Amino acid sequence: MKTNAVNLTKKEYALPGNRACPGCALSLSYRHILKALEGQVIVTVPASCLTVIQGMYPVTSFNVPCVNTPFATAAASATGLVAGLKALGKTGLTVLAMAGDGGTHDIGIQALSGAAERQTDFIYICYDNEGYMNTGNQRSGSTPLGAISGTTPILGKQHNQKDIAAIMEAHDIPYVATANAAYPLDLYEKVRKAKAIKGTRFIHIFSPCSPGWRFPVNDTIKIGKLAAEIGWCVLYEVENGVFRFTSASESIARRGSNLRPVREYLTEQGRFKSITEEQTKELQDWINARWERCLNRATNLEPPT
Ligand SMILES: Cc1ncc(C[n+]2csc(CCOP(=O)(O)OP(=O)(O)O)c2C)c(N)n1
Ligand code: SF4
Repeated sequence: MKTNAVNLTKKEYALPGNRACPGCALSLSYRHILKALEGQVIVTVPASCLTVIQGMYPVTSFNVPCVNTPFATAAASATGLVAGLKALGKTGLTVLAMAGDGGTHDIGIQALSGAAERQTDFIYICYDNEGYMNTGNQRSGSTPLGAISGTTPILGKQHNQKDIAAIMEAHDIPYVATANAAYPLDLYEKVRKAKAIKGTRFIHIFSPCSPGWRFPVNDTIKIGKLAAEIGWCVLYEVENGVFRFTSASESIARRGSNLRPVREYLTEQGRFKSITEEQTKELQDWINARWERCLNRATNLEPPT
């Protein structure tokens, strides 16, 4: 049976009173991730908003064991935890590395790539708020073309973002999925599925951030859903090389409807206030090309014969 708001476990691992900004998509996702793992997890987190949200020892707002690790080392730390559990003969615990896009696309990619190549047995989740938000929104490898950030303050970023899910898929790992904080049950299902698979599993979460992206705090879910409807965030999973659309993206693909134009998304966020017509077109072309690739790969759009 599919999980829904009624049968979702009531057990909480996120305690009341954490230090996230109002409307933070990351804290919403993390709550559902811990529910999916039923608290049977050791988490390792590099320097990021998540470190701040969790609090500092001995005070924490999540009741799971957690290692705070240096910025570049999420996957290296997870590798050590996996080895430690093996040496102790402990089974039944999932090792979860959870990092932002700075800690994944940029500084952490070397450790992550090495661990994935060795098929190390852990789940790696990147929550992507498209910038180094904890330190005041510097641009990262995931900041989009045209977005204003602390280090691209006037003209906005001049390059588009890396497709980290595609990079991880190229490592031939057994499970790669994308998720979106605005669809927490889709994320929950994907973490449940990842938990049951051995080897390196990677989930990328689109994670709207009100202070960094400059939209009202109560619009987090609206922005997340809009991102799915324009195809900025495509929801899918690739299990042993087999690609399936999920959730909102599956519905759009099945309807055969057009994606909404990217302009509708850009105008909702202050970070795109200086974007040019050429950049808007470049983003639209990028979205359209990726959507087309996904449509060509999807194995779950035909009715069963
Ligand atoms: C080697 C190193 N460089 C810089 C920092 C400072 N620092 C701490 S958190 C952070 C930003 C993290 O960005 P990201 O991984 O995207 O996570 P977010 O803050 O967006 O949650 C930076 C630059 C650090 N802790 N260590
Ligand atoms: S800066 Fe963004 S990601 Fe970080 S805690 Fe605030 S809303 Fe969440």
